[in-house]
Amino acid sequence: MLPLHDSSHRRLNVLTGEWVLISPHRAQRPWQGQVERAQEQREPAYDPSCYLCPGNTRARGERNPSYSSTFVFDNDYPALRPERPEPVEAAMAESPLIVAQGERGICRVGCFSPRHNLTLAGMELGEIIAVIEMWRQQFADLGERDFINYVQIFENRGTMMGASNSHPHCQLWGSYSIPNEPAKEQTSQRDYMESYQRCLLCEYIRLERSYGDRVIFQNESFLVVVPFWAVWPFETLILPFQHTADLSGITGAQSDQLAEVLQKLSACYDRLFNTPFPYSMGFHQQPTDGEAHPEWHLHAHFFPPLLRSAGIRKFMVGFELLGTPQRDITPEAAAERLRELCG
Ligand code: H2U
Ligand code: ZN
Repeated sequence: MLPLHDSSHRRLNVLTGEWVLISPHRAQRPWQGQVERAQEQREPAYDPSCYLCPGNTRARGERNPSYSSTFVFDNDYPALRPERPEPVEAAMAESPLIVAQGERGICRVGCFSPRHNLTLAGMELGEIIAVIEMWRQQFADLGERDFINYVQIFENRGTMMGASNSHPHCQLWGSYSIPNEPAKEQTSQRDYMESYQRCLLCEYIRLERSYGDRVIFQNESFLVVVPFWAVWPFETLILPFQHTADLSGITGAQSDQLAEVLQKLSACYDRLFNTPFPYSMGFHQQPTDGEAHPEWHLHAHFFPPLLRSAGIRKFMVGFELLGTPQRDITPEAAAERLRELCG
């Protein structure tokens, strides 16, 4: 174990190349700031006013089928459209300081279940396996288009994280460009492989298993850790032991194990502050640009905002916005609390 528990220090996120400041003593400071209102009351299994429930009409008039498992539709308010974009480059030829590019893509919404009040923590394993199958199919279907070079799958859970609807769902965005975060991770993974002829995350998994103090739990195929460089208080990383670049590379047995990990981790999160735990989660996978990407190692990030209780969240403001992200509890202390809850 490294002697990093008492004094302020910086840690490097080797996946993005960015630093995080850790100030363990600050967790004691008093809080007179914003306290979030208690989470929503119990939801019904079917909500006639929900845009995502089976058989209901969505905001733009389309009617959902009476689906019984997962259900995917094109976002009615997509951030990206598949049509070739207007050329914007010519408009800016006058200065290298004004730079823009047209961008195209496809945005979809994926419902996890017909039941309005289910969450990953409350779903049966078989139901989560169906969600993983949906992710695999969507990754393949979007990724095979020649104008889609990257597929981002993510879930916003809870109003605190901007989810517009409590019906369990994710979003799937396929884009021409590789977005900022996976682009940084790609550079780091490629640089590491060029320097050491090994996969960065395979090596990181080996290290975390040997240290043990940031591991929350593991099963035969996956490791769950609070990463050494975590920014959000209870941020976690899910890593497959097998080197695979995207979800198409995992076997049926590994898919079962991933379902178990997702169910268990979300249940632990809900127990942490006795509240439906808000988060943004998503998978980082290799680009679908037709190139070989031996450097890429599939993983999932969970970014939950809560810090001290169901009502007190971490704000990424001030120094975080203008300087460097900063955290008050060490990743090791966060991992210890989550490990206790996960049994
Ligand atoms: P959240 O994952 O942040 O809750 O977003 C849900 C998405 O669902 C959002 O992008 C889409 C919104 O555009 N949506 C529809 O496409 N049709 C609807 O009828 C409601 C919401
Ligand atoms: Zn619903």
